[in-house]
Amino acid sequence: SPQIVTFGESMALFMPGEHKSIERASSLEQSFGGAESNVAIGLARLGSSVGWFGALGDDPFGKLILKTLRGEGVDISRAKLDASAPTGMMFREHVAGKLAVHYFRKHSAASKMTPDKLDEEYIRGAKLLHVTGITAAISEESRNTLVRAVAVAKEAGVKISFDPNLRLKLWSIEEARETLLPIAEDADYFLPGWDELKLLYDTDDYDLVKDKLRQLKAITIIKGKGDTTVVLNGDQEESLPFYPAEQVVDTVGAGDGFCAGFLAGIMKGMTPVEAVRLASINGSLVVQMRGDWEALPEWDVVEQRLSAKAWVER
Ligand code: KDG
Repeated sequence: SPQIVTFGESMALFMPGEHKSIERASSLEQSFGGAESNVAIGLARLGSSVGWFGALGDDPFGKLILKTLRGEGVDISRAKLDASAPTGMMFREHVAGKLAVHYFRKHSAASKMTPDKLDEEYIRGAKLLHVTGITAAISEESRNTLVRAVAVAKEAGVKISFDPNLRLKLWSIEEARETLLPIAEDADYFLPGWDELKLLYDTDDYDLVKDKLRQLKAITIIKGKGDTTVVLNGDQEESLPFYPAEQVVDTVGAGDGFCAGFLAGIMKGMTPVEAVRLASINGSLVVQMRGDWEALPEWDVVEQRLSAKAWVER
């Protein structure tokens, strides 16, 4: 197996070429998204050994996604094209300057993933399994698949990385809490955003949230606590500034780019704090271009920025 294994739903993505609304656009650009495949591409570009699996429709979109992932160097040997259901779709647009997302993913191939189709050996053979809460939100079967995958990893001593990726368009906060908090308990690396933590723990009180997080065994990385990222590791707490982005074009995918950088760092033997520096550079680069993963950097670019450490002190 690859060192890192991840899975989830990837979808065809359509969006107007500029920051326009779909109603005003005469054409749409095509790409694809999916939090876990974004992370997989990010990891592969940084030179990590990574595999992604998940069900896609046996249609042009599923084929495009698989071909691209293969070309990026992601192991897709366990990914499947399913002739009985379509690849999910997602549309993005800007309405009055605000990003809007429209999903067409009900009954998609990914929402029909079931635990019995998991290749458990593939997970057991990895060093780390990366999952996100989106997989729990799309259907009951895929939620069961996620829970099973986490159990398999835990049993086998495979480290678990978990990004809650709260998508309240897909389920209620109550449902999300019920499923995601237990997964956080099994995680070795927990990567929530501060906004997500406030919702998950139903409080704005940072100290209270920290008390809850300290009960987890995970090293927790809180993204977007003001302009910083916070690393909670046992009793230690360290706040790191964001790496500055020269221009911000499209923020979707920033969290996934961050996650890819963090996991790549951990797999290279960095400390969590060093890995967060790498993650922050990765996240800042991905927002400078349209699309979720297109602008993810290769290792040499990140390495250069990592050694020019001036920004860390500022
Ligand atoms: O993190 C970016 C993802 O949210 C995007 O690619 C779409 O996976 C996606 C989702 O379900 O929202």
